Amino acid sequence: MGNVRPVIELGDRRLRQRAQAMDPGMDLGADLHLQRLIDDLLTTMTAKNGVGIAAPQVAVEQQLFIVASRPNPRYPQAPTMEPTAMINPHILSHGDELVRGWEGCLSVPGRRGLVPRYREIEVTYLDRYGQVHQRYFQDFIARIFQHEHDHLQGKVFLDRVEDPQDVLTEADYQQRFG
Ligand code: K3U
Ligand code: ZN
Repeated sequence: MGNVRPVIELGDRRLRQRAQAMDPGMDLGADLHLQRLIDDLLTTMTAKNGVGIAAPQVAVEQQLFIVASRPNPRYPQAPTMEPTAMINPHILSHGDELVRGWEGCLSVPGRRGLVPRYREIEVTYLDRYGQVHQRYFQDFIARIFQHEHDHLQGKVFLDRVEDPQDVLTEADYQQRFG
């Protein structure tokens, strides 16, 4: 459907820029440039076995990301969620509870980190056709949303790791948990 785009990595300054909001007054469904970008993000995420990807990771500074979810070895209880494009996403509110969990990132290859995230969030976003959604997410999906939302602020998961010892190589991570 779409094309695989190159994913920029840690050290590239474009990963550290704040993304621009999209104009909600535009007919997003008719914006072929946007529709092509979303298709390319979906294809890139799938090709790289990710459960999310944000536009800044392909060097596009727009407030857009994809969230998907499936059960996996670290989060066996994770629900299945079809890949969903989210435009101008915001966290409206969150619960008090922070949960530490292991994350990876297509822009930080070969590293895993233990990151605290809110367990429950209430969010709003526009879908690829400009429809407004308000949804509640918890656990793994809430984690992915917060990870992707950080990319729109120029942050990566390493910025949120509390103890440097909680950053592992992929090999160490597999030895401990694989
Ligand atoms: O860590 C990864 C993973 C893949 C499948 C199941 C569980 C974990 C691959 S990295 C990944 O999918 C990032 C994608 C990124 F970097 F482009 F945003 C999303 C993510 C993974 C794990 C926790 C939070 C977010
Ligand atoms: Zn990431």
